[in-house]
Amino acid sequence: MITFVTTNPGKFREVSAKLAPLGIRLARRDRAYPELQADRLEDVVRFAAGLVAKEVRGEFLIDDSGLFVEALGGFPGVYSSYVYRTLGPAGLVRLLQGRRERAARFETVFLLGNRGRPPRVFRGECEGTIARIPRGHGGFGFDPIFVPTGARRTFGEMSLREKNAISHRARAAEALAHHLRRRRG
Ligand code: ITT
Repeated sequence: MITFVTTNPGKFREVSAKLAPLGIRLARRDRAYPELQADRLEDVVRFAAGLVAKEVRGEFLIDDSGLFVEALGGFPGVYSSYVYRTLGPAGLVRLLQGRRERAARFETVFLLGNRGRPPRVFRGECEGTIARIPRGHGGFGFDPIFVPTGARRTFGEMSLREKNAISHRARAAEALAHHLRRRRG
C-alpha cells in the first residue's frame, strides 16, 4: 500500500485506475503541503517530500504537475495552481487571444518516498495545444482547454480511460509501475 498525498481527487482517480490493474494499491491522504517557489517541478516535490516524510509512515507518493504554454515562455508552469485559482482556464485562454502559436505541454513529476530512504522521481509529459474556448466537463483543472497532440477533443471531453491512455500523469504512473515491478523481481 502506498499513501498518495494529494488534495486533488482527480489525480487520485487517475493514478489509482492506472495502477490497480497491476495490483498496486493506493490510499489517499488529503493534505496540502507548502509548495516551494522554484523553477522546476522536481525541486517542488523534493522540498515537499522532506515535510511529508515526517508525517507519513511507510511509502508515499506525491505528484506535482504543471501546464507549460510555449507562447508565454512556459507560464504558468510551476505557478499552475496559483493561475488556476486566480485566472482559471478561461483566463488563461484569454492571455492567448489572437495568438496562432498555441503549443503547450503538461508535465507531471512523481516522487516516491519513504522516511530514511533516498526518494525516487518519475516523470511524464504530454504535448498539445490550448483550445480557443474551454470544452467539456470531464477531468479537472485545465483539462477543458488542453487538446493533446493527435486528438481533436480536449482532455475535458474525454473519459478517464481515454485521458489515462495518453496523459502526462499516466506516463509518470507507467514509469512508477515499471520501477515497482522491477523491485518486486
Ligand atoms: P496537490 O494537492 O496534489 O498539490 P494540486 O491540484 O494543487 O494538488 P498541482 O499543484 O500539481 O496540484 O497542480 C497545479 C495545477 O495544475 C492545479 O490547478 C491542477 O488542477 C492543474 N493540473 C494538474 N494536473 C492536471 C491535469 O492532469 N489536467 C488538468 N489540470 C491539471
